[in-house]
Amino acid sequence: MSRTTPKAEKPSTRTAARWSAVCGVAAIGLGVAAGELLAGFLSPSVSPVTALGGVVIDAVPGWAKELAVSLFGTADKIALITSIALVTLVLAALAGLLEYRRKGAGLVLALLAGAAGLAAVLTRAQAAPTAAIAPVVATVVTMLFLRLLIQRLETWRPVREAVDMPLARRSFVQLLGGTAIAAVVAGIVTTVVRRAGTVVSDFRQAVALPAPVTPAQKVPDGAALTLAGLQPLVTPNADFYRIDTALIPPAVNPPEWVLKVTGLVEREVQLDFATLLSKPMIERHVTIACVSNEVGGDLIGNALWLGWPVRELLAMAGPKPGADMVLSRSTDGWTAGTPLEALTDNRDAILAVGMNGEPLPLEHGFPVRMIVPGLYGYVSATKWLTELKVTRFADDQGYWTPRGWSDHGPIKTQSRIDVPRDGRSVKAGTVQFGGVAWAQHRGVSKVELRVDRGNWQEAKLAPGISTDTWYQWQLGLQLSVGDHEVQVRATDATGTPQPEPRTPVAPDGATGFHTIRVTAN
Ligand SMILES: Nc1nc2c(c(=O)[nH]1)N[C@H]1C(S)=C(S)[C@@H](COP(=O)(O)O)O[C@H]1N2
Ligand SMILES: [Mo]
Repeated sequence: MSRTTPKAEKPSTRTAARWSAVCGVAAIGLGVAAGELLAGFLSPSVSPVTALGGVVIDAVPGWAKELAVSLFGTADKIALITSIALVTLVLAALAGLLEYRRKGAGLVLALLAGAAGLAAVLTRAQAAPTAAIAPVVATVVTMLFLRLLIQRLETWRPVREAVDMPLARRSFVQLLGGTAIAAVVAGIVTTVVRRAGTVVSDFRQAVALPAPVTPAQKVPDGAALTLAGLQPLVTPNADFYRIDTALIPPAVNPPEWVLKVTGLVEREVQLDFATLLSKPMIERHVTIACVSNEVGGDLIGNALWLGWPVRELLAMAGPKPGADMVLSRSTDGWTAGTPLEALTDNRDAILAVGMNGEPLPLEHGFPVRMIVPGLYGYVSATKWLTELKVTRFADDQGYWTPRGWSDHGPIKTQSRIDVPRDGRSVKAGTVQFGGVAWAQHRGVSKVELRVDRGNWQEAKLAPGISTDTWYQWQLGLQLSVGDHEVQVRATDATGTPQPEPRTPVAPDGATGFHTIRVTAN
């Protein structure tokens, strides 16, 4: 019977509002965890969260992606997941508040979010029809628990009368606690399932790579210099840079893999994994690089690739006259447009299955990717490869071209100082400098350094493994006490030095000299 005074009502409503936000978070938490758990079984490579992430990645403009890569480097994916989590958290709290204010309002918000998740899943290229189940279940669970929780909250703290009813309170707290525990448990089980979703990793372990019929060129003596701090001549798989639009690497099961050759061809051809492995394989060291690599950057790596020449497969299909491009497609829908010529000439573009003596790591395109010497990855190095469409530049575009990048992407001549590091203090006198230079498919003929814009001095250039790989270089420079600027430039084997003007990475790769500052004392 006792009416509380308006004074006592205020703080009490505020507490209730806070609890309603918590209800929203718990309900969405349970919904999302349930959806992810289900997706772990039904469609491991497309869950509502990864699909939403994929949509965000595809939707953000090129410059924002650039910014993300430059801010977070290869941690850009973690940054994206964190942002999605934060946005979800805010939306969830809002849904709780709304539902408490007005029955049904929070449910509408949850429904809209669920619809967005469903739409995201359906737009993913590798989504099987079963992938739609997870976002639907996630939405239903969220809405159900949101209503239940808010209902109990209202019995405990009615919107108008702020009466504290211990019994109602207990029942509310029990449901809330139960929901939260269920969300956490579902989350943990999801992680375990994902880990156990090592099905594809198991297949990878089981792949026995054939020996190459044409083994790699011998690494020339002296190709790897001994200066401490240089990157290894061949980059270990674990340290190899990774760039792609996939939030988690697509899971491709080799027995189910097929590569289709379509488009302007005499006859369409299909290749399965066992047949590919039975082909005469070649092995090649090739240094691949990302067009987004800044001057001095590390989005570049050199590996020993095992594979079958793309030209052999294209010859089976017979490209029709007029074709000048091959649009290669990944299982996740990503595409690259490569000049037909680069895939058929003698540069040994390959359908790669091996990387440094192992099957391709999942992040690097397992089971099959393309490797094309001399071209940036975005126009050539398609991972999780599934289709080669023979076409024309006039008719088709790869993923990045409509997003502000050139349709052609030959790798530009570049050089990098790795020793000493930018900003370091060194001992005045003779200081050893070292690093790498690359001009894939042309080769490097000369590397030079200059101190404080003085005369260019020629470095010792180690022999490259081939013109398609990077070269190491070393030079001792005389440094007097004080601050110095040191620059490097490479000249390719056609005699063209790399240009001095600084240009940004877009649309077709950065130019300019890598420049570092050191203090000698
Ligand atoms: N399926 C797919 N393949 C892809 C990409 C991608 O986003 N999706 N990115 C390309 C780009 S931009 C580069 S630089 C190389 C990087 O290959 P890596 O991750 O093995 O170093 O892969 C290429 N292949
Ligand atoms: Mo790239």
